[in-house]
Amino acid sequence: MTITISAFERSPDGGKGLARDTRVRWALEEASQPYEVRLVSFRAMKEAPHLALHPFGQIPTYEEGDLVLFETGAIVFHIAARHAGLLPEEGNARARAITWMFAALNTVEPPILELVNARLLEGDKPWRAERLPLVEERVRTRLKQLSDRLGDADWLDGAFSSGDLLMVSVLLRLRSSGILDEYPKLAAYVVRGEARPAYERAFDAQLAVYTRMRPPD
Ligand SMILES: N[C@@H](CCC(=O)N[C@@H](CS)C(=O)NCC(=O)O)C(=O)O
Repeated sequence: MTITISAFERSPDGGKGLARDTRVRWALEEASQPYEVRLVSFRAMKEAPHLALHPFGQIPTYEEGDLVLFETGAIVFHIAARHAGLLPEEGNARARAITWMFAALNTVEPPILELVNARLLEGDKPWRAERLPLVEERVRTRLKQLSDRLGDADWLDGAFSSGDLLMVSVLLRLRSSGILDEYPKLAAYVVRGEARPAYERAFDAQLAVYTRMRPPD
């Protein structure tokens, strides 16, 4: 059955892989599943046909036959549960890998998003200078805890899993802030994730969209 995901027609990050379709592309590449992409404009995302797929008018969505999914956690879990390579077979190890998926999205991503939003969207607010250090501190707290847990291991719990896929994806959002480099073990962890051939294919595919869409200089 054909898998179709949606992605930005014109990604605000200029194709640096930060839009969340990259996570889904990465999972599909790890699972060796071919897929098609439906590109949507910002306007189309808020119109009825896309809202029927995604109630919040966002990307990515995932269509496979009659099945329509939204939320990257649910999509990556769906892919990981059905194909080899992203979740361990053994029950307890599988449950722990799923725990890391939730940890990435529920515990690590929120303060990172808060920081990204504080930097990008609140630059002109009078309280920015006071608020930013507080937000950065919340991010550092999580990174320190995560770095301590990762230690010198390559991945969070044994072999690479969908937990690592989501955690690396979430941490990548921090790279431009410089904060990730304060935690060399995490910075190296992210580089390991990016070096996976499946990630490289996913990254190149979403970058190609941006390159194709960009008007000539
Ligand atoms: N929790 C959702 C977040 C989805 C999300 O924020 N998507 C962004 C792109 S990375 C988007 O569509 N932004 C445009 C908008 O919200 O209008 C998920 O993980 O799928």
